[in-house]
Amino acid sequence: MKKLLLTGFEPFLDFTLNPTMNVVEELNNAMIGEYQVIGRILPVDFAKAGGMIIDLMEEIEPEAVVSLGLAAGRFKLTPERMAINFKDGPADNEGNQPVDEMVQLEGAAGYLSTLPIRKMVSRLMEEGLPAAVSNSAGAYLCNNVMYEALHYAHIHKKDMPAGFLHMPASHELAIEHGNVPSWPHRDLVKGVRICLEVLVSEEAAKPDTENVSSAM
Ligand code: PCA
Repeated sequence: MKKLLLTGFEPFLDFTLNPTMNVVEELNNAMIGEYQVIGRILPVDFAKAGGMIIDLMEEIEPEAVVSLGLAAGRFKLTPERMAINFKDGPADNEGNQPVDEMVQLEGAAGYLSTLPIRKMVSRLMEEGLPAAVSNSAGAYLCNNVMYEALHYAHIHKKDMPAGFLHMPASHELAIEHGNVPSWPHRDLVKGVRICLEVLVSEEAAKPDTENVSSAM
């Protein structure tokens, strides 16, 4: 059995709940193909979130990492194309407010998602869910976690797919907040599940390098 680390975030700014928490809760322990989903929630804290995703990757040793974040105001489910080596944005839940700081001083300027983002978007739309590739995960906590996971994978686990999906608000959050477009929770879960299924089937279609090398 393989493991897929799925992360969400706690509430932040004036969003009193974070729909990614509910999606992670619902998919935790689900089997997608031969992958077991291991769900974890990250803090909206620049001092902790990056270290925490690396600790989780070291402790759980997943074969794939998919992180989720709320992009309140977006209408579609949006797999992110890249993470940039910058931290910026409003004060986080602990009051940290970096301005133009690098995520990793020695890191690349950016890392491209290693998830099959275009195939995810196509499948989502085939299944009736609005989706688009996003070219910017911003410079806040979501970008920070995506960058750290890809940087870690680049250094230690080169063939591990990793990346990020931003989602709209849930109806529950939209009612509380008052001014954001929203999706039903069940469609957010369905959309993330579809993305994980696409990832798992793409991984299954790759040649098994271990068997190939041991056969030679
Ligand atoms: N969204 C924020 C941080 C936490 C979350 O769910 C972001 O887009 O950076």
